[in-house]
Amino acid sequence: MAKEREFASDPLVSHIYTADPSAHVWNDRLFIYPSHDIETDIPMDDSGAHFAMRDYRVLSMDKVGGEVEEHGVALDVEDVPWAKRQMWAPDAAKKGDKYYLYFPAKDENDIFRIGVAVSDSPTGPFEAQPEPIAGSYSIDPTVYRDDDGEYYFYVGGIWGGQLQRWQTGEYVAEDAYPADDEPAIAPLVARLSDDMLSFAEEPKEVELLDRDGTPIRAGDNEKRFFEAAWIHKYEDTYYFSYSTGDTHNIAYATGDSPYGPFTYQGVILEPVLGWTNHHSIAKFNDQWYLFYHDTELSGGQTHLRNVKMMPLTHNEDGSIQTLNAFAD
Ligand code: FUB
Repeated sequence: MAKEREFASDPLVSHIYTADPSAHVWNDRLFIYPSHDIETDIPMDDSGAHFAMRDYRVLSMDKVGGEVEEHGVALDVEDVPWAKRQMWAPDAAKKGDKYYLYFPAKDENDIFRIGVAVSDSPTGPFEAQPEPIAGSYSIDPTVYRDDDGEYYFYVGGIWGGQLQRWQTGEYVAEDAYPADDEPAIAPLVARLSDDMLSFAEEPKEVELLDRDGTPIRAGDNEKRFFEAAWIHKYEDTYYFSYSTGDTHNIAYATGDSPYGPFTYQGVILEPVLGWTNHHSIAKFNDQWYLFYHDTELSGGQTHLRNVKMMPLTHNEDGSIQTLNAFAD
């Protein structure tokens, strides 16, 4: 009989399925903005139709290992005028006394757009803007506040995330990927406007380079960007981390500016139980943590995930120690 594998950490909550954890520390409390996975009869396909999520729930805790609170529905698809289905991986930002929830969802034409919803509380409820962010598309938004107070928005995901359908600048309802020896499809970055509701500039491609300074190629599935962008800063260096998708790693690349370019450095998290791998990185009470998900609770059902966290270490040379979600 096959040996059951041991996991390195436990699900943070087990009464609902959660995934794609975006973690932030505000007012000494840790807040996690996950996707809320649900059971569905929708058959599994390459577009990810079985990821049929319909609302967001925020988690929070005041200490690691303490009680994890789940704060109820923070935003429901029914309350977003333009959104029809598939509320995928969100992120949140705080500016002044306001909290902003950034989220992807499919519109009435089945095109992923990015919405923003605002609240006076980090746990919501959030009120959605009537339209998606002008000029936004694809999935997995994340917002990074730099030390100078500017906010940068990153976005993108290929395959089900549709980024490959925007390579002409317009949406084309057919997948178009570069040849294996061409640069891989890049995620996008744009500075946010002062009100946090729109782009302050035209989104630009984030350049991801191999160690020899050449762009990571589309055929380099071990290293090329797939989805799940996240950014953190450690000692003056910007770390851009992401999922490699069909090779199931969380990889990272470093640079000197929030715009990049970023140079590939290695793997932060090896494949977990389940197809998707999606993470965030945050410092809480002087310790860095990796937030991630696997499918322990559902016994491996890829669209029914649970969020977890574990300590993350930057080595003296700035590299990150590779983590594994299994204990054995
Ligand atoms: O949760 C739905 C999608 O699965 C996310 O947007 C991707 O990053 C992957 O985790």
